[in-house]
Amino acid sequence: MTTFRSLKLEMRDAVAILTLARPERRNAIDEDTVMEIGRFFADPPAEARVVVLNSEGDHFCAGLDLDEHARLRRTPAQFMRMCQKWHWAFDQIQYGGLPVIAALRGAVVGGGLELAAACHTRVAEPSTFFALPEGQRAIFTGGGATVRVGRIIGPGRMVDMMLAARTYDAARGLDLGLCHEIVAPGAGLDRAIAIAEAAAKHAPLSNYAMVTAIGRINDMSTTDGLFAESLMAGIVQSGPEVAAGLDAFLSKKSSRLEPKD
Ligand code: 1HE
Repeated sequence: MTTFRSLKLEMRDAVAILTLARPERRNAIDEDTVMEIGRFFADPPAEARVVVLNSEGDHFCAGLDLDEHARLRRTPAQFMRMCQKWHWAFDQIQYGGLPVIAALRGAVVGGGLELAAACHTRVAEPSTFFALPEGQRAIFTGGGATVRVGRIIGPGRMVDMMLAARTYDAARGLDLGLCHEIVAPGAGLDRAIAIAEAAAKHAPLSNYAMVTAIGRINDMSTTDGLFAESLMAGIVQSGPEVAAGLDAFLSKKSSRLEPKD
């Protein structure tokens, strides 16, 4: 079993619950933490089908560890290389192949928002707030926000969010797509686990396609995207669970679809 310095891992059957565990630093991300995150998602436990990303304390993540950043006095090249480690680590989350459900509360700011934006479903408690305070710290985003947050809220709104130093509450975040659901105070982890347990029942190849293909296809031209979709669909429908999934519907054993968020 891997041991971590800044993370904790608990397995609940097919759901891996990975917890950011530096609450005394508001789960700020230093170099060790970002590498631990990347290594976990690059090589998750074999039995994991879905990951829940949780945090200790009142805040999901306060972003870049500003104390380490001030101490290290990185050169431009050193900071560029470090940002690329963040990009690698968060790419493992977004495109590693397992669905990742984030349980958000309190601060989801700076690099914390970059981390959340790499997750696939974001459940927020009412205490959640979103900000990109880089301008106020005389730095810039470096963990992927220009791509991932810009895609979610649009580049124009991201510029405004930073320039006007806006802090969005959970309700505004829901409108903008920064989170997907708001739950009662204290209910975030349980709800994230419930979503994860339901998603763990999907065919693994279907989940793989959802989390690895949709984002990438949106980076492609229309003609390339449609071609890539057909390839992905062809592979998924040859998976071993397909016959059972279709039979459950055709023999009227699957649950009925009805409106629910
Ligand atoms: C930290 C950090 C941090 C807290 N790095 N140590 N991120 C920010 O600009 C957000 C900075 N943090 C905050 O605005 C606040 O801490 C919070 C709103 C998140 C939480 O407030 P609060 O009142 O609960 O905690 P606190 O008293 O401010 O902080 C508790 C301790 O955590 C304190 O240390 P202590 O020794 O005085 O106990 C803080 O210094 C420490 N702490 N946040 C280091 N971020 C790849 S580029 C990404 C660029 C960015 O992410 S920029 C955004 C950085």
